[in-house]
Amino acid sequence: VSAVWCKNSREFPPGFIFGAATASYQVEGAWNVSDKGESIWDRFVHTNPDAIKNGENGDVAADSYHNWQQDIDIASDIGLHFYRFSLSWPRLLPSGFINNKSEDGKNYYNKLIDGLLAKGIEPVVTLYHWDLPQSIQDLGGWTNPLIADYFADYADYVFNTFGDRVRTWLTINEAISVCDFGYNSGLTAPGIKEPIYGTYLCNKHMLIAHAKAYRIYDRYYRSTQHGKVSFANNLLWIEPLTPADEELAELGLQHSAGRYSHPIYSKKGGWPPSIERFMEDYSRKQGFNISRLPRFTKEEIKLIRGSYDFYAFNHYTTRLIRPAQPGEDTGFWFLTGSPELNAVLVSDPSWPSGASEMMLVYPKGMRRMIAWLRKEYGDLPFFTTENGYSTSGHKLNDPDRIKFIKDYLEQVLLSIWEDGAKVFGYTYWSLIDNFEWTDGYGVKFGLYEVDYNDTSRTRTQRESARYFSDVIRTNLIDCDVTET
Ligand code: PNW
Repeated sequence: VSAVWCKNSREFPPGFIFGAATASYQVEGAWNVSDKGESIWDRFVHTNPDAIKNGENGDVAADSYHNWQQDIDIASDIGLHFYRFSLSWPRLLPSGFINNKSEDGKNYYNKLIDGLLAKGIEPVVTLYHWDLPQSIQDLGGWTNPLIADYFADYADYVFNTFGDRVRTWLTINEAISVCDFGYNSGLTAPGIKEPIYGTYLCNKHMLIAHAKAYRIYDRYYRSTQHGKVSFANNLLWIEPLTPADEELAELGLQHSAGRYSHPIYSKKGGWPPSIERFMEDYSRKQGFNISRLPRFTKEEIKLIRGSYDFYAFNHYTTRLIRPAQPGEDTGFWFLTGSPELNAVLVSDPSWPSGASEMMLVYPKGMRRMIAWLRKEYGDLPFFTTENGYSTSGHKLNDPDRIKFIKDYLEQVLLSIWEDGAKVFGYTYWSLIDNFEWTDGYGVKFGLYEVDYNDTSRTRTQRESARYFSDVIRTNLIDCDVTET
C-alpha cells in the first residue's frame, strides 16, 4: 500500500504554492537610516550585547534595505510563487503611532512589492515579526491593552498603503514566541522576565490586536482589495513520553497551540476550556483571587472568534512531555517545560538537530500537528508559513537541508492525500542566511548563503536552493515513504 501511495501521490495538488520567508529585523539592517524609529530589537541588542551570541546584532544584517533587488532575483531564480517578508513598524511609523508616517519607509516597501510583482512573485506580508517600536514598549508593550488600538492604526495604514497589490496578510508572527520568550523567560526582546502575568497579558492583547486588524480589513478593504488575512502561529508538536502522559500531552498542546488558536478558530471562541479551568484552579492554589489568565469579555470573544481566512502556522520541531520529578526545575514554557503544568519537555535521542539545537527534527510531527488542528478546529485551509533547517559555517553543499525539506514535504503530502487535509502552501525559512535572534549569524537557515565578512553581503546559492527549485518546477518530490 505504501509503495502505491508513493508512486501515485507524490505530486502536490494543482495550485499548491511554494515560497520562502524572511523578517525585517533579521535581514534589513539600516536600523537608523533616515527617520526610522528605534525598535525593541535595536534597543535590546545595543543594551544587552551579552544576550546575543558573540555580541552580534541586526544593525546591518544582510543589508536587504539596500540589497532588496538581489533578494527578488534570488526568489525568481528559485522559481518561488511567493516571498514572505515582514514590515518594520518603526520604519513605517517612526513614533510608533499614526501621527508620523515615513516616506522613506513607505518607498522601501513599495520598491520591494513592485519588484516582486514585476517578476511574477506574490508578496505575502507579515505586519509584526517582533520589531515593536520602542516608544510603545515604553508604555508597556504587549502588556498594555491599548496596544491593540495602536496596532489597529498601523494595520489600517498598511492595508491602505500596500493593499492594492498585496493579497495575503499575516498580522502577527508567532505570538507564543513573543509572549513566552519576550515576557516570561526574558530571553529575547524586550527581555522582560515576569513569569506570573507577562505571557498571559501578552497572549490576550496579541489576539485582540490581530482581531482588530482583521475587522478593519473586513470593513474597509476586503470588498475592493479581495485579500486574505490570518495570524501565524508557531506550533510545537508534543507527544507523551509514556502512555501515562497522554492527558498531559493534550494539556501541553492546549497550553501552546490552543491558547493562540481556540479564541480565533474554534466555534465557541475564548480560551481552550481545559486551560481556562486549569489556570483558574492553579492560580487560586498559588494564592491569587482570580486566574492569572485574563478573562475575555463577551464582546472580545466575538471580536476574535472567526477572525481568519485560513490557518497559518510555522512548524519546526517536536518534544516529548512528562511530569516533573519532585524538585525538578521545569524551566520556562515553551521548549523546556512548564511550572504551571509541572511538566518537562524532553527529546527522543534518535532525533537529530541542525545547528540550532532546539530544533529537533521529527518530520512526522508535521502530519500529526495538522491532524490535531483538524480535530480541534475543523477542516480549515492550512498554510505552512515557516519550516526550515539550520547549518553552520561556510557550506554550499547541504544534503541535510535537502533531506529535511523532502521529509517534511512528504508529511505534508501524507496530510493532503491520506488524511484529506486542505494544505494549500508551504514556506521554507529562510530565503537567505540572516540574524537568527539570540543565536546571531552562526545559525544559518538560508537557501542562499550570505557572506557576512563581505561588506556587500554577497548571496550564493546552496544546493538545497536547486533542490527546492526542482520541487517547485515539477510540483512533486522524489518520494521514499515506506509507511503511511
Ligand atoms: C521562528 N521553536 O522562530 C521565527 O519566526 C523566525 O524569525 C526564526 O528565524 C525561525 O523560526 C528559526 O528559528 C521560532 O522553538 C522560534 O519551535 C522557536 C521555535 C520555532 C520557531
